[in-house]
Amino acid sequence: MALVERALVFLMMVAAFQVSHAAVHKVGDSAGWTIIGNIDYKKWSATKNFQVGDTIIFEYNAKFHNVMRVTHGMYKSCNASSPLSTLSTGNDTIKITNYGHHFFICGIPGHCQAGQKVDINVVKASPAAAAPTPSSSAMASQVPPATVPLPAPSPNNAASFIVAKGFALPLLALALSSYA
Ligand SMILES: [Cu+2]
Repeated sequence: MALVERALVFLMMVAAFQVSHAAVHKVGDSAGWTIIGNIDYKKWSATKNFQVGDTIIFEYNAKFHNVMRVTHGMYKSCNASSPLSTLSTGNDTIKITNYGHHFFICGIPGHCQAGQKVDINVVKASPAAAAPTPSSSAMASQVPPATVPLPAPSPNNAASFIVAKGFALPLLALALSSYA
């Protein structure tokens, strides 16, 4: 096998590993983002292992719902008056770029009160799981450092993925062009 082919295979393996690392979580699973059926979004999020680099999908009928990213206080009181950001396509994807709590509510009057609210708690990936963490109230009181759609620089897998991609693609082009 030529060196360039070996390099190509290696880079593809690296890319495949990185891609398979990030999970996609659909809020509410098959039920989606709704007030029908009294979905317990707290229970839903408790069963997930959210990581930086994962994608969250809110799927809903855009005529009846929306997605507002809010602070912990606004989440608790269902205050939709000044969201950090609002999504309303009915198929909203959010890439997790930082650790901590990410609070979302539906901004349609009455819906948050009816339970259409979710707390996505993104924990640091650690094989030794039992590391002590700051108290949840201290973490929750922090205003999230970045608006969701913007990638934030942080020491994590997402950052290394971007670096790997930026490194791999030019190399790949180089390798391919050498065959022409
Ligand atoms: Cu709603």
